Amino acid sequence: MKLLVLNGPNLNLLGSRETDIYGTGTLADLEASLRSEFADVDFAFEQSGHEGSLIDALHEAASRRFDGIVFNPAGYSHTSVALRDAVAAIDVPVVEVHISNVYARERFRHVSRTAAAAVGVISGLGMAGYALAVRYLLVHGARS
Ligand code: CA2
Repeated sequence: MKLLVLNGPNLNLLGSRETDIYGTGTLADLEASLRSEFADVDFAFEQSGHEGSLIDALHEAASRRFDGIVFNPAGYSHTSVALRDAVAAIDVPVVEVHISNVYARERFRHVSRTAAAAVGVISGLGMAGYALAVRYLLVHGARS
């Protein structure tokens, strides 16, 4: 089972500020924790602040026949038609994850343009949301 964990803009700052919203864990902590919890999964971890790079990562995961993608598009969730099109264009199941509960925050975060193209969304469960998304994909991923 090959899974991509893809994080969007500013998530490289996790653990360093806004810890009241996003907690104290870093992206490196997330990677270590997923690798340890799911030792049999062949993970790739990527983060980018660039919309086009995220689109390229989605396309590449499809061409490299990944079984699933855990995707936090971060701020682009609320704006990006291009990322939504990319999620819809690939035949790899994508689970959208938000660390914070976007529905308990500003109104502009209540709409995700990418969510409808994903198989489902997890929001507000902190870093645990990523592990839950992996659990889903282990059962429902493309070649599971
Ligand atoms: O809750 C989430 O995971 C979000 O996707 C995070 C995005 C936000 O725009 C979405 O509405 C919800 C923001 C990521 C910014 O991450 C930071 C982490 C630490 C310090 C500063 C920003």
